[in-house]
Amino acid sequence: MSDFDVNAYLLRCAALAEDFAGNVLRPERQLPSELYSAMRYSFFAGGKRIRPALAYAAAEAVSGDGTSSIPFGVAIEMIHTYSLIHDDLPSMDDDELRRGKPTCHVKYGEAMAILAGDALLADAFAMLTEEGMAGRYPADTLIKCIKEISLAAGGVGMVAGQAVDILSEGQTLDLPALEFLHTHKTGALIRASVMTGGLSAKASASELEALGRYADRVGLAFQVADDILDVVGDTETLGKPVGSDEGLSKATYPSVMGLAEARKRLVELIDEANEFTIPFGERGEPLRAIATFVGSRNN
Ligand code: GRG
Repeated sequence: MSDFDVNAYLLRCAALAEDFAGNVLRPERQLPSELYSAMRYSFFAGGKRIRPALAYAAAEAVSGDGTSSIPFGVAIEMIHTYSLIHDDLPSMDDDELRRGKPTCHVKYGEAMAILAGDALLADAFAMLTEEGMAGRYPADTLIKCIKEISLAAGGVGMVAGQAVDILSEGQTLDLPALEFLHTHKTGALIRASVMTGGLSAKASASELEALGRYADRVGLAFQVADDILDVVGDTETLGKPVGSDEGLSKATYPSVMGLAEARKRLVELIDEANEFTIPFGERGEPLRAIATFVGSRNN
């Protein structure tokens, strides 16, 4: 059993990401202030920052130092925040609570919430193409990372997953359809986090291959865990209402394969993910610890 302190690691990565994001989302240079407060309200609402941590851990696995991943992890966290703001809207999941706080549209109104999400998405790419970035990373690394992130966020990635999710409400999905939904809606940004972390640290082709396989398992595991939590979690630790999937008649792992099988599948996915970190030796420990955390999280 490893004595790696994953909670301390996640807190450290979150602090690094939030410091960096604090500079990107500087209030004093941004108008109109209502839009800006809505963006900052949701971004700094206290998420786990798993995506920046995965990017950091992937860079660390490759080079021994995660610092190169930070702008990419933050860009992905901005996009993740936009997706949560839009997902909570009345026209989508219609949720009033997120990260234990009123959702963006409840606090700022629907129009400002839509705009805050739009701005977070576009500003993530603006940040990655700022002048300082060109001095810090080779052009081909930047382009590869931006490609990973834009594909993961868009119509062949997260948005495709969200569309399938909405279109399939009230329908029975089989396992392959459910897997498509999850690997796109949630898995795509998780994969982009790991891949851009690796790319930022100059990973070789074989290292990227191993990271991709790890990320695919963790991305799916993340959503399987989320589905399980929606059945067995409680609103207080989760920071959002439980049973919301069932309320919307959404297909989930427990509804398709039963709770016990879903739990078994989760353990398998984490074991497989961890196998793919073996080539990184000791440096892969944070990746392994985060995968294990994803498999056992309670919020
Ligand atoms: C609106 C285009 C668009 C996409 C929305 C990701 C997503 C797609 C919706 C989120 C719905 C949801 C609750 C999915 C379950 C898995 C998930 C992404 C949970 C939230 O991510 P965490 O646990 O959240 O990393 P924190 O708050 O820690 O950042």
